Amino acid sequence: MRAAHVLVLSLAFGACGSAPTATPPAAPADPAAAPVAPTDPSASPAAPSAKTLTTQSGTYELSVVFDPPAPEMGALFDVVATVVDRRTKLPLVNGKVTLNARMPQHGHGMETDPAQDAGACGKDPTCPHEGGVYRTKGFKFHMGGEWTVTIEVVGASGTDSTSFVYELK
Ligand SMILES: [Cu+2]
Repeated sequence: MRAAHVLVLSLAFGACGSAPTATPPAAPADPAAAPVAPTDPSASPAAPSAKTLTTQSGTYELSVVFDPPAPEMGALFDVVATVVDRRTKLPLVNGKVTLNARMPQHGHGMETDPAQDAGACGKDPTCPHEGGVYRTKGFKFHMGGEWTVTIEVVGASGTDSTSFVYELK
């Protein structure tokens, strides 16, 4: 007990700044900042939803991120997919990207029905998407847990799809 008492005293002195010992600056006590993200320099920093994916048959490569990157439960958000055709190595400008999300363990989908943003080309489902960027509005995760996000891509090189799991805490 005596040793513990001395230790507490020395810590208290350290906190006053009078102790000559070099104490490292305390790390910010933010539990949300604690998990270490994979150090991929191409990934958006601090975006748990940022994914780089290749479709099942290897036809397209996608980077996907939510906007905002960490959506709140019950709040609407967008999903932005940037698609490259792996055959031509070019962004998929004239394609169609369809996204959805389900909770397979619960046997239900979303309460919303996200529709692809028609952009400048009205009702044409395969309108030009500069840079291969496809923004889908109207996503909403109404409960916490594991959501499986599915992505289907239709383009000149064919139809291919992929999915990933996002856990809403
Ligand atoms: Cu559920």
